Amino acid sequence: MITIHTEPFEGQKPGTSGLRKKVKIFQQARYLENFVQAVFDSIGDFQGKTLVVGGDGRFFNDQAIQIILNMASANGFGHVLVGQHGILSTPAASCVIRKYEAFGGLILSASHNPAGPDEDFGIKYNMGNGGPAPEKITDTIYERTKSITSYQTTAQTHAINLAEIGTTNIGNMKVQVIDSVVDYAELMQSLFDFDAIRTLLAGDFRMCFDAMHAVTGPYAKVILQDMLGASEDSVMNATPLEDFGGGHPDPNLTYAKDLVAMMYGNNAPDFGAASDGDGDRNMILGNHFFVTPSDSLALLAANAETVPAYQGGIAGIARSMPTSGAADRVAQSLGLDCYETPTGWKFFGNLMDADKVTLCGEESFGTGSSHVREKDGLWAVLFWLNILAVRKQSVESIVSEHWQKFGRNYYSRHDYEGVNSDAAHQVLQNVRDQFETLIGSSLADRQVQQCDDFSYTDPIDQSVSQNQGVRVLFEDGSRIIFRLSGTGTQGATIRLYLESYESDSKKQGMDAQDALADLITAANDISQLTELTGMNNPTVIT
Ligand code: VG1
Ligand code: CO
Repeated sequence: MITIHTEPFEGQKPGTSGLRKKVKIFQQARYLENFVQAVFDSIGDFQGKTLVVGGDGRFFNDQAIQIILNMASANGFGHVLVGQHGILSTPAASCVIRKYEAFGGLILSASHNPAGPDEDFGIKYNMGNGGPAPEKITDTIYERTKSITSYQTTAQTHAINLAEIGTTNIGNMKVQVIDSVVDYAELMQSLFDFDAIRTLLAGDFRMCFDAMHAVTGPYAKVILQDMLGASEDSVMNATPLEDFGGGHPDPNLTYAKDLVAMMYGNNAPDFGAASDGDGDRNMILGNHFFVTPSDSLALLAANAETVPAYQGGIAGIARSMPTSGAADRVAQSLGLDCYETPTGWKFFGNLMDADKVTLCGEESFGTGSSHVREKDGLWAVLFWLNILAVRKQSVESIVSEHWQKFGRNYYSRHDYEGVNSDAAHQVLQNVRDQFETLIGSSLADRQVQQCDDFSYTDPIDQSVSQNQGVRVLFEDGSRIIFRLSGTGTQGATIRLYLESYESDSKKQGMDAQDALADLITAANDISQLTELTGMNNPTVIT
């Protein structure tokens, strides 16, 4: 073990989902080391225990893992489980941590952000329950990065061979390279009706999954093709590349262009889906039909009894605050509790650990359940396939029937990326400044009922998270919400979330942008977003 002197770097504050920065920043001498040591200094006594390490395979993944292995050994871990080629999707990492009862894990990913030497890298710490460290721990880590004076590593000079499954040693620590897919695939098989899905895929039903040249390719090939018999052409962009093929592995209508073109083209498949860089997000499409993530959560909850793992009923549902209220209506009809948490998966962990909820979701293409403690892209795809196999209807007719029964929550998110940070803060402040005049007034032909900065008290440990989004809530359930992103690496990103509810089935067939047009105008008026950002249109609309 050797101790290396270091000095703090500024700004190593974990965001919504860990520390994300440009690769060039991570490549500075001592930068990654400082953060990893700050993590090790903040998580308690792990001497002799097991650490899980893996990432989405992006540029710098390999080098980062070698640094982490040496530091884990020097700091006293007894055993590291690392995915073959350094690959573990975020949900697979969560699965491995839980299955092998590891002390925790380091996941290397910047999720949907582009990869490559000039793009992004990221790292986050997950706890023994398999979920992202709560704010209490990430705050401790950040404080530690500000006062760090040294880190510990080993003098080992040769790199561990991550290509081969097997066990070696660094000092007293065992390094075990494991198959990246097997444990996760077994877990999926234990949850879903694989026989029913196999029968579905053997018939006329056609599907396409877009791995976007990111981490889910190998998982999709094993599970969808080898285990479930999907055809050769059912998985596209299946080879993980260091730069994700130069793409933006964010499964939405803007960035999953090829898949969207196919699903809205001639002779479109019955089912289309995509996942993101690290495999925790999902987009679901039918033939010429897009399912919003908020609706998807509600639908999974309403159809949970079709899936073996959830047949006995679910404990409850949780959604992030900006996610639409569609799931709340399902929870109400099932007599279940529905929790509203701040944005970020880490807020669901306590609720799942306490068995208060089984299904969780975010509007940002994230859905998951208590089978792991991360959102899970392929899990959502399999859940949909399971429903389709049992109900034998098209995606569109399943969603339309759902709206008829529960009403439709028109929903959209507008992202303004690369905004000057002061301007972005001013946009939110403008709305805040009008809270008092807005309450009780009429806006977009609706009565404003409440305005606030969303704040959350965790029902399990009573920890409080403030300033989680500026909200304008209307009497009829409509909402306008402004939030600043905590995952971007360049300037600020403003997210504007819009929602209105329609119970009349004759009015449920509108385009969401049209249905929300008056709320969009009102949101601009009260925030002066266009003037302050100089942007007439959002960067991304979903
Ligand atoms: C975004 C999403 C949020 C999600 C987070 C991490 O955060 O809005 O819902 O949990 O990304 O997802 P933000 O702070 O930029 O809005 V992932 O797939 O990047 O780990
Ligand atoms: Co992700």
